[in-house]
Amino acid sequence: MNISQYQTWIDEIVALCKPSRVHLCDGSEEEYDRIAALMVKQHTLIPLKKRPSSFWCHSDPDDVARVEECTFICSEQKIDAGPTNNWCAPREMHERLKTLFSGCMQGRTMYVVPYCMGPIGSPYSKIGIEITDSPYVVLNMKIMTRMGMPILQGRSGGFVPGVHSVGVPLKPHQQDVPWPCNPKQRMIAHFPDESSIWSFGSGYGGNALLGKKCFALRIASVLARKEGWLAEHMLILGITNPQGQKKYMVAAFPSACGKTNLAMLTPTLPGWKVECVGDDIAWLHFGADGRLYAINPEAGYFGVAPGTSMKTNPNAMQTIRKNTLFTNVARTLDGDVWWEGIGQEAPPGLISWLGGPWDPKKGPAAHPNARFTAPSSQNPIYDPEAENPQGVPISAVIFGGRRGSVIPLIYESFHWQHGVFLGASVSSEMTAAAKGKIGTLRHDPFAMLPFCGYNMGDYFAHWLEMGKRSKGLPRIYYVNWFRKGADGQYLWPGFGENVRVLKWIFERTSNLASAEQSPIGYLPAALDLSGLDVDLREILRVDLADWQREVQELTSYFQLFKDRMPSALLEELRGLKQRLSL
Ligand code: SAT
Ligand code: MN
Repeated sequence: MNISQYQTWIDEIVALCKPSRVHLCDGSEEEYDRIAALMVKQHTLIPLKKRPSSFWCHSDPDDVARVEECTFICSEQKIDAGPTNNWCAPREMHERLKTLFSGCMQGRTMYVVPYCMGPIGSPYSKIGIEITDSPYVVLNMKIMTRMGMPILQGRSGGFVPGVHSVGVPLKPHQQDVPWPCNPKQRMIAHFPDESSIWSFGSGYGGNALLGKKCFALRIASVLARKEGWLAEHMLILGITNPQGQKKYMVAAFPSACGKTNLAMLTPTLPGWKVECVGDDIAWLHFGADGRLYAINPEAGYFGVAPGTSMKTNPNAMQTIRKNTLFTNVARTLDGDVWWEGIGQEAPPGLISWLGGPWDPKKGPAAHPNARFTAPSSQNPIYDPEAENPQGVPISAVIFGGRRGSVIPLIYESFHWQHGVFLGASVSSEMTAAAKGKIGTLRHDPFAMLPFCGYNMGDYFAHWLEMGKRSKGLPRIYYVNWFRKGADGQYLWPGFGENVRVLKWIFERTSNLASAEQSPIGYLPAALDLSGLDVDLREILRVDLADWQREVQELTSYFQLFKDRMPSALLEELRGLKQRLSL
């Protein structure tokens, strides 16, 4: 195989990081098994007797989530990173990285991991190469992407280079630890002008699997703006009605707000079927017919384990029966996994995510951001079109967040521009997916706050611009499964029952379901609630005083973007304010 076009870059990184060995990954099953066996020997992985070819591991307690405070967008100008990203001048960051990476792989193997984001052969797929000194990253990348040297064969185009190190060089004969990391010197740097990524000090998913958030969202969002498409933090699902008609929808929710559960939903309404294209990231392009088409750049799920059960997500439970990596869940004595919300009592002798016997007084057995990594192809409802190189045609775009109050279960935007305003107005209570205070409400426009690789104001403008390009645009919706009543209880049962909301959206996009106009958008005139006991009026209620406060809050938030804030969205905000005061 001819890798000479990549060799110069690989040689440069070898010279900088000084690994003891270099391993070019072929992406084969044998290679995966060999690396896993090595990690078992080093006590990083523990094989799970109850799940074929599956392993348990736990991270350093200080390396359990994305670290947004150490994540940088290094555009030439600060203004192009925008007010929502950390910024550093590219030259200064390169200097810092040179110091950090100098000799950082001593005593370790450097793995070269070529990978393809998107179906092989799709005109929309893109190639990256991740260099890493973490075998854990290699195994995860094998599941999450199409990975291995063969994907470079016959390619002459560019690639996105990514360099990752756990940041813990080993002296000769120094004993390694099961989860090396360097929390004090963590740095995840993106260079949008060079399309390159450097990540130091963390072994955790979104910080270390560079194909995922770093490439498929931050770098890809920059490329998408340049090239006229969209890279989004969205699930992609197919939904078929009892008459056999099928549509596809995408939905953007912040991390750990139920994207995986919605993407794999088991409908409670008879005759409806949901199939899954992807659970986290969508790349959207206009097709020749003017419609928006989505591909899933990933090949696996890096899903939140706690709360996943046969009741909440049976398809995920089937998906993770074999060939799965479990990170920071609890482990049972008989070689299985356990977490809070798995649907069974904790068995005696449980080993917590910290690696010792679980003491319930000291916290949960599984870390709230514990994850499974499993191949998409194992999903019993993997959509037959999921690997279609052209993608699947999208009928609806759904935004949402975790909001205990104010936001109704579902509403529809008046038109594209208003829909873009809905995306820009997403706020959500924080979850364990990122370091930070859980439960605090924060603005998370388009669920892209931690993932937009450029100025968020320009990103809004790009969405508005995309709406001018086509006549076959999907309609835009906003959902909130998390609204609570006066008693503090959730008003909506969620999970499989969410199909009732999807049904309304499905029928709206066929002009079959009726709606009522409200100041915030169209609300369902009725929902199919057969067999369900919920207070529809309460869950759809638009409280004028609440919404006036929401408008005030948004007015001050939008000021953050100064002259990069598109006037069309300020116009939408004024329109909303006016409609609320009538
Ligand atoms: O960033 S991760 O991929 O680790 C998980 C998430 O936040 O969606
Ligand atoms: Mn995500």
